[in-house]
Amino acid sequence: MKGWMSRFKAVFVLSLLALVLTGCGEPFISTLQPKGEGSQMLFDLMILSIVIMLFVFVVVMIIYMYVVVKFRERKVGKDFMPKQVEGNHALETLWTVIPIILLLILAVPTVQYTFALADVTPEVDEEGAEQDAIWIDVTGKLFWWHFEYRDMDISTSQELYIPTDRKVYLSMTSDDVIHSFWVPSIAGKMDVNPTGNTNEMFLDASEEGVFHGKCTEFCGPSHSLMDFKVVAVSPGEFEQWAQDMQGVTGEEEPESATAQEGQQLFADNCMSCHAIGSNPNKIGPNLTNFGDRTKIAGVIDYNKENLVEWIKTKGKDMKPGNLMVDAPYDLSDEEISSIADYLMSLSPSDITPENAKDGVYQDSDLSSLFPEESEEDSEEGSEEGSESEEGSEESSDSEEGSEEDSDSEEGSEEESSDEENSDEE
Ligand code: HEC
Ligand SMILES: [Cu+2]
Repeated sequence: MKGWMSRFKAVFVLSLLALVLTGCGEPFISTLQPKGEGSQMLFDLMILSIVIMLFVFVVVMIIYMYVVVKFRERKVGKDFMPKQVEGNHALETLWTVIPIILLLILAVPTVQYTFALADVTPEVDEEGAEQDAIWIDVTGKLFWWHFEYRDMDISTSQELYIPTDRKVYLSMTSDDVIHSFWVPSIAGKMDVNPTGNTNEMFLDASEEGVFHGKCTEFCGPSHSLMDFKVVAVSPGEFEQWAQDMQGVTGEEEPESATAQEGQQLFADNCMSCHAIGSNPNKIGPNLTNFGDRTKIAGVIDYNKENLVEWIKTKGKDMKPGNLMVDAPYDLSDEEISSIADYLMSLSPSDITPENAKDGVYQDSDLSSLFPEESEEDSEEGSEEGSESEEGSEESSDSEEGSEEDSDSEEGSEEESSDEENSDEE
């Protein structure tokens, strides 16, 4: 009876563990469900090493069980002396060579992939011409991430939009301490350093989705709250998003009267640290498309109540140690409310994280987004993405906020018809 109980307990604990640990497997933040080239390579290496380890484990266990059974004391007697193999050349060679071979099988792809993951030379298309590479300057800050699209006149923070048909290249530094950029579902990790050296990596998402990112280098009291997102949308949607973002100056007049009031208050109290439009990297996050964020400050649920609370308390308890605490403003509740209205109205583009849900994969030509080179390219470059492939629909369940799932379906239908003629100029 006792044995039965303890066996039951063991099974119970194991099932509980299995249940709890499945929480680590959310597809938008799991290395075990790779959705990008980089994470796929790392996943392949994991599988390879697990297979090798399992092979060794199984072989050793089989030999072990065989010996235990075959040479039991009851069978061979107390005084049995096994055959002595010390100095046996064949055996010594065998158990030296096998591990060497196994290590080589592990080492070759590992080294190969290490170089492949560090390769940031531009991709070429079928004709061998270099694609316009999207380079993004990434800056790690206490406790948020800033993104500038090089040559494209776009700045944004916290949520990084990328197209699904190509790699984007990141050039990465830090403004304060060492942070580490990690989007488990689509890429490996990369440290960002404040010492002047720049690290480079590529990022690529094979399907649409809102992928969650984490800072993985301990950087201060709110290190564990330094979350960000990568929003992977179809190339057509990315192109539209980028065009919409390029136009923003921060002077656009919001619709409602309170938001207009908020705009003025924001300019007076917040602009010293925050920017709207493609302004240079500031002390605080760029808020150009704050209205489309999935979270406030990377981790806080996005709603007006929380936003008001954030502005009122300067994030003191919501994100301890954050650098907005020193902001000198002193505002009334009404003033804060109208600032919140203004910030939530900032949505220059119809392309939002909602669009990352429709999972349609297609190629397109993004040359019109690069002002300098676009002139000659755009003439002959206007054949639109002909191939299109069904991305996996299931992934749509995985995103943040799918509970409040709205009718994004029709919205995206319209958008994709816009894409057809979006690069006439
Ligand atoms: C002293 C500089 C400073 C001032 C002034 C300042 N902020 Fe901030 N703000 C920051 C910093 C730094 C962060 C990033 C905090 C973090 O996430 O760690 C931030 C974050 C935010 C966020 C979250 C941004 C995001 O991308 O999710 C909002 C919203 C915000 N501030 C609103 C305001 C408003 C409104 C004002 C004016 C009433 C203001 N801030 C004034 C520095 C400042
Ligand atoms: Cu960090």
